[in-house]
Amino acid sequence: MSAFRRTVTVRLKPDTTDLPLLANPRPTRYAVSVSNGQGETDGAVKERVKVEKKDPTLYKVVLLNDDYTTMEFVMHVLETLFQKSSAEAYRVMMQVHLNGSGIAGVYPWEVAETKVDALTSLARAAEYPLRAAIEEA
Ligand code: TYC
Repeated sequence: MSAFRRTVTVRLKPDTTDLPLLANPRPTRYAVSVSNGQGETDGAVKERVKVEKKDPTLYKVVLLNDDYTTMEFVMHVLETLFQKSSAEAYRVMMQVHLNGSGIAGVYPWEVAETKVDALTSLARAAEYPLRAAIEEA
């Protein structure tokens, strides 16, 4: 038996199967190539309705406090990954330090996930236990 334990974190996007359909899907015109077998088309244009599938839900990246990550490193992460000014990075870092958590940013799902992955990689490389969670905004 291995002496090492591997922790696998799986973040599940909240259920989005019953997203409401848009009330007025915008018709999109597609140029349809109808070939006569000799590389020519008759110029036909067909109208179809394209339903917008992008998830409009926004998610908070919530930074979590710990006792070991330095304040400077947290500010560096906020400035570089979350585009904060140094004043705003200081404010968010102190909010986390004093209250346990704070919002680093609000993004669509894929962006939030990518930010958390990048934060986790930076923290790991610097050997800090800094972590962040994702919450529905
Ligand atoms: N509590 C840490 C310290 O005193 C600073 C810190 C702030 C750590 C914010 C993590 O998300 C964090 N060095």
